[in-house]
Amino acid sequence: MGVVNVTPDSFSDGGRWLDAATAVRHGIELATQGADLVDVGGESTRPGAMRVDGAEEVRRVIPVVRGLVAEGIVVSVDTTRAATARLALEAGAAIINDVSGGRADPEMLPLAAEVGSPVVVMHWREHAATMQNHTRYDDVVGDIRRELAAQVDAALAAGVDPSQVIVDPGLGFSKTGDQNWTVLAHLEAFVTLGYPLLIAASRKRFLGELLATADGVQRPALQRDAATASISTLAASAGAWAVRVHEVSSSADAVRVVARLGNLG
Ligand code: PMM
Repeated sequence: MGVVNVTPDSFSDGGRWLDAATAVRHGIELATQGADLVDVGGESTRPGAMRVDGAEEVRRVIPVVRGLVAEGIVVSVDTTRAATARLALEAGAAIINDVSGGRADPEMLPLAAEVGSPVVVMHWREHAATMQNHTRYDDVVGDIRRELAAQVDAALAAGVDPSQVIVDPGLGFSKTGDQNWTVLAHLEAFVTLGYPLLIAASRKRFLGELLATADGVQRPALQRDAATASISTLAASAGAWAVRVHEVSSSADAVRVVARLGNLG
C-alpha cells in the first residue's frame, strides 16, 4: 500500500502532494513502483496535529481519489469521518482506512456495513492532538490486542461482514517508541486475531529515534526508508497482509523476497 498524504503537515511527506494533479501523479508513480493499493488522506495524524475541518478534508481528498480511480488504481481513503469516506467511496475508493477504527465517528461503522467495503480497524485511543497522553498499558501487547479486538467486535455489531475487516495495531498512535518495538516483536499476537493485518511503520518517529546521531539528532523522515523496508520484511515474514509505506520500491522488493522464500516449503 502506497501513501499519498494531501496535507501540509504530515511529518513524513506533508506538503509535497498538496496540489491534486501532483498528488495524482505521485499516486500513479507509487502504483508503478508496485503498490497494489494507494491510500489517500487529507488530515495529518502526526502526534500533536490539530484537526482539519471536514469540508477542507473533502476538498483535498476527493479529486485525488477520482484521479487515481480513473487510472485504474485501487484506492483506500484515510479518514476518520464517515461523510468523507462516503464521498470517497462514491468517487470510486474501494477501502475505508479509519485510523480510529470507527471510534471517532459513530456513523463510520454503519457506513462500512451499508456499503460492504473493506474497512481498516486500527487500534486507537484518542485524536492526534492528545494521543501521546494516553500511552499507559499494563501489558502492551495484551492490552492493545484486547482493545483492538473490542473495536473489531464493535464493527461486527454494526453489521460489518467479518470478511471485510482488516486490523492494524496502529504504530505510533498512543504508543511510545519502545511500545512500537514491542508490538513489532509480537506481530503474531495480531495475526492470530484472524483478520488480514496491516502494518504502517513507514518513516515514523521511532525510526528517526533509532537512527539518530550520537548526539541525539533524529534521522530525517525522508532518510528512514531502508529501516522502513526492513520492517516490511519482518511484517511480511510474520504474515501481514499489507504494509503502508511512503517509498514503495524497496518495500515491494522486500515483500517479493519473503514471498520467494515462502514458496520453498
Ligand atoms: N499512520 C498514519 C496514517 N494513516 N493508517 C493506518 N491504517 N495505520 C497507520 O499506522 C497510519 C495510517 C500516519 O502516518 P503518515 O502521516 O506518515 O502517513
